[in-house]
Amino acid sequence: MKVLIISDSHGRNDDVAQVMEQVGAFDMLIHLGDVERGDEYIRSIAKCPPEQVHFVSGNNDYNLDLPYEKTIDIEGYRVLLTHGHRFYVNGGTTHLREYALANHYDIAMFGHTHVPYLGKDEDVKIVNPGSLSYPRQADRKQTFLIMELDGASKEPEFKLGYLKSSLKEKYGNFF
Ligand SMILES: [Mn+2]
Repeated sequence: MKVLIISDSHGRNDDVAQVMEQVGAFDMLIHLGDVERGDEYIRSIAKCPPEQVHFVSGNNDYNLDLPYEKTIDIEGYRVLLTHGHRFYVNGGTTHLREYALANHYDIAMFGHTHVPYLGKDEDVKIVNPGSLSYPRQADRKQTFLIMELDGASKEPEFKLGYLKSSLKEKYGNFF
């Protein structure tokens, strides 16, 4: 099973369409908030069943009807989806980690910081795909995550991906 995890596209649905084109087939799409517009459009272009597309609300998603948090099952793993601003993630993952542990999550996914993160904790896996459109880490590359589970292996594998952005090459960075 292959899961495409993105966040903080902030209305740049051209980037969302592009990442889907780039990664090819996937079984599930997760958007961790700050979608801003076009959630139905994103759902319609995702190459997976509509019920396999999950969104949570970011601090800029007041125009969209999305939940703040979502709990999903991915091949037996209990997964928390949250934008993360309510856990003060700009100051670190301490609060999110405590919440995830207290509520027996195996994996917690968050966004908001626009910086990719792959936690090393063994008791709960915490990940952030970074921002698909407005990256803030030093290399300023537009990032996403691919989660892969082969059914046989014990642990899911997370790989950081970089958007091949022809638009940014053409028009420069706007951030
Ligand atoms: Mn945000």
